[in-house]
Amino acid sequence: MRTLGVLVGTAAALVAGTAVPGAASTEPPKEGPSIVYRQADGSRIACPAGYMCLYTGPNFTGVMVRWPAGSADGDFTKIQCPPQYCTNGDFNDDASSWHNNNTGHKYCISEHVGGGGWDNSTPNNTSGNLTGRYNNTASALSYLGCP
Ligand SMILES: [Ca+2]
Repeated sequence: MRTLGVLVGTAAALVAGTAVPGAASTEPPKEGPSIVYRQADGSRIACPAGYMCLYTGPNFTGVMVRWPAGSADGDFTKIQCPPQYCTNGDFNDDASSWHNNNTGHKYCISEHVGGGGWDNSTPNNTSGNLTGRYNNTASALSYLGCP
């Protein structure tokens, strides 16, 4: 399959990182998120093994933001995303699907920056669409499960 997506930037440039309650760790900081832009034909974007991936579109389409296993992200407003792909030029409140691909962690997607609001548990090796009130409202991610 021909991949037309473009990898852009790395962690430090995209995200400052805010602590998520319950995500405290003594481990050194992991690599942060990176953005893969949409496929030119709008087809799904593969989430690599060992990554937690969120997508702006349903069924793993749109723009993918991916985090290596074991990284958390408490503030999606700090993830820059071009306005043609994301509202307000950031990834906040833009996620519509997820894929937790062999990270070994139960991730928790949260409604609010810093966690809280609704919390949606996404166990290892699960994927699906964020629908209803979960759609386009995610603002934070942690890898230690939901509180
Ligand atoms: Ca939100």
